[in-house]
Amino acid sequence: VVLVIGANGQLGSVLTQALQEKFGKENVIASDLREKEGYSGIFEIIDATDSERIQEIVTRYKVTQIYHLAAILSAKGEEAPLRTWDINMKTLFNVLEIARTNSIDRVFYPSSIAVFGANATPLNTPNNENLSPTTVYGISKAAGENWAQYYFEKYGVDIRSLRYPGVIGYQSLPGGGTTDYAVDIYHKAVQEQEFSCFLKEDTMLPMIFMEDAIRATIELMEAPKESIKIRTSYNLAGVSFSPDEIIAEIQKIYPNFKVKFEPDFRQDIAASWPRSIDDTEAKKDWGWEPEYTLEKITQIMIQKLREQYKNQTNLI
Ligand code: VAH
Repeated sequence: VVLVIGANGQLGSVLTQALQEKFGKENVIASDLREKEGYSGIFEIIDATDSERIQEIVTRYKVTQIYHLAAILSAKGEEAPLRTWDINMKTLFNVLEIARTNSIDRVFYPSSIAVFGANATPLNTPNNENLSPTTVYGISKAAGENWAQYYFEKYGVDIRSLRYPGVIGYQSLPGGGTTDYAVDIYHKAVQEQEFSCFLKEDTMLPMIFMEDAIRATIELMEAPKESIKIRTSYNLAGVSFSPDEIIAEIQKIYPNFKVKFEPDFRQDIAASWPRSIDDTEAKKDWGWEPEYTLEKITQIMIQKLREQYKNQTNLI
């Protein structure tokens, strides 16, 4: 039985569906701070800062795997640094301790390219690059990676982690990230509205299509234990592009699509992150291979969002 903490989030909501398809609805417990209306499956309210509540659910459903997808992201996290640190670390410690004391079979912990800073190799940043995060979110993820490795080495907790790039999907809205522009831009294009971009036009960032991110997560979690050589976190690469490049792709379909550039504080965060990521270790250790190019991502995003706006189906 799999417990997803943070099931209402940009990744969590899509990952939960993928896990239901894989394991059956009766074996996936979705959880978040609030019930998700219209959710089809088992849903429990969990505030992951409350370890007793997590323990209660783990016991009740005999949970064997935990996906910990709750966190305050990079941009939002800067509004209240110490609160971001408290929430991101407290929730992780709760999951680690429950995994240790309940002999949970395996745990997934998302990290991020946000663990890298301005002094990192900007192109093809290697997995063993020094971590010098510039946001509280990044600091919490760098610390979290080390705690994950510690619980593996000291207690044998089989916790696995990916450093996600910016995730682009049509199924859910991102919340509080620096890479969120790459989702919002498609929504504006499909509604034929002008887009205000909070990053400069040439700010290249590592990104990944939702389907690739979900497949990578499940492939990592399904890999034989002995093939996982990195217990802090694996670099994961999809495709890197700048606002200019995604705009050019969109304008192939919407020639009159207009963008105005209004960089804000998120430009400084993005400027401290790598331009592209080297994920050789993920390819070697558990056979990672991305599938979606920026061209394919753009075609699918526009096709799917057109359907959504036509049917006004609400986003999950
Ligand atoms: C953020 N989407 O922007 C998240 C992610 C790599 C970016 O961590 O904070």
